[in-house]
Amino acid sequence: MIEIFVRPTSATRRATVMLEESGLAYRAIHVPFGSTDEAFLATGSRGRTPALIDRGTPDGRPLALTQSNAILLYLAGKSGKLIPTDYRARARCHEWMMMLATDIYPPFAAVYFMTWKKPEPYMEAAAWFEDRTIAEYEAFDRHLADNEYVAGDEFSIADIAGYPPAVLGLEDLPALRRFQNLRAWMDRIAARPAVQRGMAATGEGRPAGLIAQRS
Ligand SMILES: N[C@@H](CCC(=O)N[C@@H](CS)C(=O)NCC(=O)O)C(=O)O
Repeated sequence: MIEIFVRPTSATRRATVMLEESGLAYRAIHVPFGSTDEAFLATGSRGRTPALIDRGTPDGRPLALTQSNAILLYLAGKSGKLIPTDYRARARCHEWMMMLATDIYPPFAAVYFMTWKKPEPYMEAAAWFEDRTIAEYEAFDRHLADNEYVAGDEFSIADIAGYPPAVLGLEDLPALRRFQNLRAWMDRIAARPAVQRGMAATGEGRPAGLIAQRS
């Protein structure tokens, strides 16, 4: 059984969507911001989510793991699902996961912190990061013009890496709404029942404790 510590954020939703899509057994435990839950902090999470503990490892020793993209790769390896077997598609899957993690997410996070958390003195820098975010999403949109899913024909962990931040991106940056391929891809992902369950398994408005389970 996998225990996963969650809160309603896009990094966390990568992990819960993956757990639902892969069909692995799990329990999701909601840890609100500022939680001092000992098991949660013992994962090395530094108070951040997602963080998981896998108690069903091959050597029988629990494995704690943080970082949403590492969790995606770990669960793909454990379940044997959602990672292409064809070498080209697998390389493409890794390539776009890294693009989403390193090129798209950091400028978007900078806009978030500069405009919503610390307004005024940072607005000029925020505008630069906003343009950068839009340019990166434009490249992603062009890629999706020729690809049904991020790695090609097959839904994979690269789609799961991209989808929750894109939901937030479209809410917060209206300029992204003009990207039609991005929107069509998001509609395809949003229609998947496991994605819907995973997006909802993170504790929006819920007290601390167990909030979702698949046995
Ligand atoms: N790079 C990490 C980011 C984890 C992260 O920063 N999570 C945020 C929510 S998206 C969090 O828990 N923040 C709380 C904090 O920084 O105290 C990942 O992909 O898992």
